[in-house]
Amino acid sequence: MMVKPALHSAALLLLLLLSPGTLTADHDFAPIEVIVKSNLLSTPQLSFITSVAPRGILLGALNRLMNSNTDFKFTYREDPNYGPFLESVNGLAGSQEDHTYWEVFVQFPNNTIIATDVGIGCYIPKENEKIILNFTKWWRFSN
Ligand code: B12
Repeated sequence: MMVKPALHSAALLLLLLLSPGTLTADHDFAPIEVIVKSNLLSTPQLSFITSVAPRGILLGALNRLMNSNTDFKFTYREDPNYGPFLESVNGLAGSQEDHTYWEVFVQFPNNTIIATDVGIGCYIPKENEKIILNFTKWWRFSN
């Protein structure tokens, strides 16, 4: 008599595993915020909400944002060693000549802010993190 419910549960589990989208449903995606700002220019700070797949990379979340919101676009180039390098956001590109680039920060829910130690192709954002894309300069005190 105990076999029937067990079989039923196994069939249900199998069905769940085989149903397309069941294990990657949109509700598993975690919300994150993307802030676009510059400490060089007086452009207003922009804020966007997007989402990241379970253990998904920042690049995926930025692509999802670009595909769903016409006010956000970005480009990147492939570096042979470190992968995607964020080149431009909303048409504003970093420049070797001017020593400008897009710096990537993360603000955790406890408000601590750090520069990520990897690029957009490697960083895995967690729920409710704020990703800050800041247009800035390197060697900013000597150029
Ligand atoms: C100088 C430098 C920079 C400069 C490069 C500008 C320039 N033209 O010199 C600037 C300030 C722009 C920079 C930015 C960043 N960097 Co940097 N950078 C370095 C550093 C110290 C030396 C690179 C170098 O000159 N190599 C010698 C030249 C001859 O070789 P190259 O292949 O031509 O070098 C190029 C690449 O390294 C590229 N580059 C530099 N940083 C990064 C980061 C990423 C993710 C990518 C894809 C490419 C890239 O720019 C260099 C010049 O074109 C290395 C550490 C090291 N000691 O190697 C870190 C390093 C490569 N950077 C790193 C990081 C994390 C970043 C940032 C993501 C930091 C941030 N949170 O904003 C950003 C990139 C953001 C973005 N827009 O995508 C990490 C990469 C680790 C990883 N696995 O992803 C490293 C290894 C340092 C670390 N934290 O360990 N960086």
